[in-house]
Amino acid sequence: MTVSIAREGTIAVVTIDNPPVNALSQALRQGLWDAVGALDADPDIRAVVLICAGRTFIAGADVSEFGKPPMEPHLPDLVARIETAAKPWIAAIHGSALGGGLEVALGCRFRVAVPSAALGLPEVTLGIVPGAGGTVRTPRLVGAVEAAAMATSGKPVKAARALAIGLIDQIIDGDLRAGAVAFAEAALNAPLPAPVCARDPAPAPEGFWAAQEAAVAKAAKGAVAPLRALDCVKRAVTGDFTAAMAFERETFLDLRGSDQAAALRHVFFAERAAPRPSTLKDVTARPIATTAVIGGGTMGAGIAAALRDAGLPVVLIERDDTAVARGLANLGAIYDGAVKRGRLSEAQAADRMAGVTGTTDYAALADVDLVIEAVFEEIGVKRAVFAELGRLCRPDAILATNTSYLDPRAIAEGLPHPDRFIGLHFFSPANVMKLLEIVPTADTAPQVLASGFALARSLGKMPVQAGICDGFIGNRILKRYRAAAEALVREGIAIAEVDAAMRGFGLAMGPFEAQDLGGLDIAFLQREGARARGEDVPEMLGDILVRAGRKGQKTGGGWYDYAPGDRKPVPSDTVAGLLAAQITPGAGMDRAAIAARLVAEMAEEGAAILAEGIAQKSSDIDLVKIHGYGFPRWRGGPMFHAIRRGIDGLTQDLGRAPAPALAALIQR
Ligand code: 3H9
Repeated sequence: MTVSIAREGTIAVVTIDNPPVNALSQALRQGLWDAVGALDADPDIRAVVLICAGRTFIAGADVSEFGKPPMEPHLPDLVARIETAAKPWIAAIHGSALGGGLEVALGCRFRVAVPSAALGLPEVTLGIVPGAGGTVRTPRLVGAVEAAAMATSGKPVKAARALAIGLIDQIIDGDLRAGAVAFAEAALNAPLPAPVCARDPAPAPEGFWAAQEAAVAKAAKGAVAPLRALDCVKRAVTGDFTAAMAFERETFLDLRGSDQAAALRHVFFAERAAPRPSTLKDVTARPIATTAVIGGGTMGAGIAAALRDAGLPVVLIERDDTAVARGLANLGAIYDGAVKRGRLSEAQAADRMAGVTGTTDYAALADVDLVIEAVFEEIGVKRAVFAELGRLCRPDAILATNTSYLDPRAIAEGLPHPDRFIGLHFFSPANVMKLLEIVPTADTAPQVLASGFALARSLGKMPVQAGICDGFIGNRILKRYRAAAEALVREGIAIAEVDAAMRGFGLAMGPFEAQDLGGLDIAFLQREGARARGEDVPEMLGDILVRAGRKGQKTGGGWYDYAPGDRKPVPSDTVAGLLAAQITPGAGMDRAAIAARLVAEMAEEGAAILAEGIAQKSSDIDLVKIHGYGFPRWRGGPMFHAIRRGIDGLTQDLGRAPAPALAALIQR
């Protein structure tokens, strides 16, 4: 870490160099503290430009220091020292000015930025609020409405918008350092504006706070930090500066040690580690410039859209012309939806579609770098596809299957050059859902595995490596979760109580209403298939419903009844009748205990998955559940949650001792 000072005439240029993202470590804070003192004492210097080396401006406080006791100089004091320095400081921003980074910039008298810069207060995504004046100074520059949006959503604003709302003073095209020095020289020729702390925030419009409180609480879905951040902005706008600073700091310190903050920090580091596994550090991925998708159904079209969104050309193969037309129509519908929602312009959507070639001719695949198969989940159909791919694709082309439940080794049987084969398991809708399970076989070459991760990065997906077992990581845990939920129903707990308990825990939907939405028949058919193969698959309650024609919303009823055209689940007397013989009422459970039981069961399955080597890290399992199955981020994932509960807590949650694999994970 270095903080160096250069001089350009009467302007000092302070350069921070603290790779990778110039996070505000103790050493960096000290370096800046000393720089203020040195430059205040230098009679030849009239203004100071603060700039960063590397890929970004200061990206925030050092998150890895959050678990440790705070060390001087504290960030609020440093920001105040810059703000009250004898010479005006000018923040020169490229990359991201986030959290503490933006707070340092707000302490400066001026802010200038390159057009690609982004500025934001992402603290709520870490379960905290800004702790060095972010909620107090931001409204003094941009007003209550914009400041509340930034602090409660955590979303950064780009330079053009930052200029429009008054967060920065100028956009610098061309060389940032030279532009900032020129800006500083010009600024010295005019009267200086007051430091931000001395400015008055514009009052909020009538009714703003009440409306915001309702909207933020709804969007937060159980996370506490956004409402606390709103409270801080409100104090900053309605009270005086010093009191607002004290309130913000107190809120920051209170949340910093909270369970939610610990969970969100865990997710933060898990997400940053996942796309680049250390085991693949020295492995070069194969370049992927051209792609193909086999199958234009919901999944295939979604995958094609994900590839197009990353700028990759796609050949879409179907078995006949009608199916090609249907596949292209599916893709077209995805882009029409994006245009309707304002996500894409008509021209962008047309451009995405123009990059797709629909055909029945496998010869079009002769030179593609990557093929993803997304045809019907039937081993014979998939094998036939790979027989063609093996014949027609380049021997170094990566051949991937998107299977969810079949054994990839069986799909690849007989494939020439099996080192190029891999499972890439997308989640529906594939252009939206972040999770990508990457499933190598024993034959998969390390470069092909590395290419899977590289592809995930270019698609903006969250990749997690999974070993081969029934359902890989995510669907295997889902199966256990559903079985555990059914076990509660067998004990006499109402279906609607189980769903309400999981919503109360933070999931968007409970296990039964989710099945009604997705359809009960797919899992049923899998179980029937396994039974036909002679496997011992116990009868599920869901089987009874499907046999009675209740496949979910699409048949007007599943676990619940649905009025025509209405998605609201209504507890069903028919279901109660169908299942009555299966139910032996037990002692009953409250909602918190129901959720605790189901999450502990998920974690127990996760621990087995880890012990078997199906998952590489317990945090990978957390990412799977968060990004593929709607597990609340602020709970950190089922494994993080279980580890925090400890053996005693889990024994209580499960009503028995946790299985050895989970106990071992906790004691590790
Ligand atoms: C805060 O500021 C609180 C204050 O208000 C209160 C103070 C009192 N700390 O994402 P990348 C590491 S809260 C430590 O792959 P990119 C990251 O782990 C903070 N480490 O890069 C990774 O390490 P490794 C508010 C951090 O170019 C490496 O940097 N700030 C931090 O795709 C590269 O990360 C945030 O929440 C950090 N703050 O994206 C900003 N940030 O190489 C969070 C990153 O060992 N950061 N690392 O795997 C980001 O959003 C992105 O990192 C950024 C760069 C956009 C900056």
